[in-house]
Amino acid sequence: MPDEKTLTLGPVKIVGSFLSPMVRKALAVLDIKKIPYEIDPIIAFMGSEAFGKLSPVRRIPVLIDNDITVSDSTVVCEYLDEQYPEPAVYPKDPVNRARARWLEEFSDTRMQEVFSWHLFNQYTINPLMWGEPLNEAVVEHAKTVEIPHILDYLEGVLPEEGFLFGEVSVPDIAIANHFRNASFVGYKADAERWPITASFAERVLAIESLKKLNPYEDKLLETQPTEHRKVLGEMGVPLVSETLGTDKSKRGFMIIK
Ligand SMILES: N[C@@H](CCC(=O)N[C@@H](CS)C(=O)NCC(=O)O)C(=O)O
Repeated sequence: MPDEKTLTLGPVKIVGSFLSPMVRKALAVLDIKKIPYEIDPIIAFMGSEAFGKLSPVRRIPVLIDNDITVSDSTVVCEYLDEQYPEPAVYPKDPVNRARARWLEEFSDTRMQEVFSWHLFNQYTINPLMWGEPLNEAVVEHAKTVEIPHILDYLEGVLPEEGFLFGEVSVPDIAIANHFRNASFVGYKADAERWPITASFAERVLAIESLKKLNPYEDKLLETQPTEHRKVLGEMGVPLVSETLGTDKSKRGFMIIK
């Protein structure tokens, strides 16, 4: 187990895999703000006992910056924006700030539940970690009922051009990241039915701070989780010296059905 000094000294550290939309949210913010970081690219379900101590909900991302260790991508991004204010990644005025918070929350809760648990995890985590076959009914319901309901809502609130609040901000990234994970398992929003949402997702996913992560995501998708750290190291990713990952899988506490 790494001692606390190893974890807290040096550049910002992020615990969590490039395959997580929540981790990529934090990584994009670090990149936009040009904050160097090291990463421990673990899947939450393969965290050690030490990981459980750092992240009592056993979720990623976790951020460690000198004296502070926090979980939850929103808390991480808000901390980064306050500690390293330029360039800002949230709008400043109270009305837009509230809208930004709501859209980020919508993405982190409802979109996460449907896109991650009912879609992406069905094809990836469930068979790989738990040996569970894909649940066709869950996936079908996600594709035909839950996702369309989400996209109908987004179609009315997303901008036809540009980003939500001028410069790219956290809710743009949070929302678009779910479409990237959906693409990993072959789902793409129908651009005829949801033209605004489909083009928004494409536009946000094309920003440099997200696009530069694509090669790592693509590589991880074809690599066994136990080899993730090794292949990323070979690709030149700055890794933390000691991992909080293990070879064993363990279910999280906060199960979303
Ligand atoms: N609200 C949290 C959600 C984090 C989350 O659900 N992360 C996933 C990976 S994308 C995870 O750690 N799942 C493991 C679990 O829920 O047990 C955040 O925004 O960070």
